[in-house]
Order: sequence, then structure tokens, then C-alpha cells
Amino acid sequence: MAKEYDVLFRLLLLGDSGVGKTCMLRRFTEGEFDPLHISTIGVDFKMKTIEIDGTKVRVQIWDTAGQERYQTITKQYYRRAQAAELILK
Ligand SMILES: Nc1nc2c(ncn2[C@@H]2O[C@H](COP(=O)(O)OP(=O)(O)OP(=O)(O)O)[C@@H](O)[C@H]2O)c(=O)[nH]1
Ligand SMILES: [Mg+2]
Repeated sequence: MAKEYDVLFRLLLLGDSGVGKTCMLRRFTEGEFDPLHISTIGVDFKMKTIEIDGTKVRVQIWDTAGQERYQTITKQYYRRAQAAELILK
């Protein structure tokens, strides 16, 4: 059986509530856009495997909640990420 991926990469999405983190993630992983803004509760994640120069890279994207009341939860995910993307409006 072929290996599902060669490298795992953890990416964290950060930014204020409503800037479009969840929309962007859905577009990237599922190719869909839903204009509704349903605030993320705590943290959610999606995965996608892409091939770069023959290497299968599995990107695990953590979608954090922008609302301040979830900060104590979302902060716990910072340490485990290899990269973070800050989205500004
Ligand atoms: N004009 C415009 N609106 C967008 C775009 N992407 C997302 N939106 C809108 O912006 C809002 C963003 O919603 P979400 O993606 O759920 O926001 P979020 O950053 O995940 O918010 P929290 O989960 O609360 O942190 C939605 O109402 C979308 O319709 C874009 O590229 N252009
Ligand atoms: Mg969200």
C-alpha cells in the first residue's frame, strides 16, 4: 500500500473574528465558499495532502476562534504549530 504522505506540516490560522479564516480554509480544502459567518468555537482543523516535487505533504490546518473569550483554548495550540498565518481585515 502506498504511503499516504511523506511529511506532516502543522499550520495555524490566527486573526480577529470575522476576517475569513474558516472561509479560507474551506476554500482551500474543499473548494467551497459559504458566505455565512458562523463563529468557530475554540479550535477546528482540516487536512489536505498536496504533492510538491514528488513529496506528499500533508498539511494539517488548525483554524482558531478569533473571539477573545476562546483565547485560553487557542493559545494551547500555538506550541504545536510549525507555522502560523495571521489574517487581517
Ligand atoms: N468580501 C469578502 N468577504 C469574505 C471573504 N472571505 C470571507 N468573507 C466573509 O467574511 C466572513 C468571514 O467568516 P469566517 O470565515 O467564518 O470568519 P472567521 O475568521 O473564521 O471568524 P471566527 O471563527 O469568529 O474567528 C463571512 O461572512 C464571509 O462571507 C472574501 O474573500 N471577501
Ligand atoms: Mg472561524
